[in-house]
Amino acid sequence: MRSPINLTLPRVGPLFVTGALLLGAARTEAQTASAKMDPAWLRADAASKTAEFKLVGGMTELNGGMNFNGFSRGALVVTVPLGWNVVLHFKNQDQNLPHSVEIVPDGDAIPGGPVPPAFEHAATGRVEQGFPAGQGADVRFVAGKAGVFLIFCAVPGHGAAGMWIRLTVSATADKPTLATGDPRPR
Ligand SMILES: [Cu+2]
Repeated sequence: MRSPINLTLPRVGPLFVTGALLLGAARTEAQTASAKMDPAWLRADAASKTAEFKLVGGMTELNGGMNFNGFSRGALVVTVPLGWNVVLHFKNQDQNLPHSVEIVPDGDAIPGGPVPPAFEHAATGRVEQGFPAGQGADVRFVAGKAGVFLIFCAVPGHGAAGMWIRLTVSATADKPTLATGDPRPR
């Protein structure tokens, strides 16, 4: 005697696969949509040579909340001219995880936790324990050397898990800019 399950499996199987593929596509689309850059995050004042950036920890669900403004692994790039003042208005919006901010040098290995910042004062404080949801701090520093840096969460494990975006200090740029880029592969 044949079980009815055997009869229905060939029909249910393909349907299930199709459904899973559709779900997967929807999820990918949602992640793309949530990682939308808003030019208003960056404000520049040429007279005082100051770039102000609204930096949000855990803005979306991307990467388990370990993202800045919905981006991880360098997929958002803030560029400022060499010698400008930088103000990062950091706030943690993640209901589950604490986050902090440090500017660190770029390198092959992402630090596993707090390291000395690349510029004096370029860290939020509470770098190891992070700030809970709804809290944050302003980070003010002078972008005094050209190069590629990371805007990095120093809560242990977060940066290595992908919670970093890029800061480029450019000797040739005449104004701050914001752009998206390809995330670094895992
Ligand atoms: Cu974090």
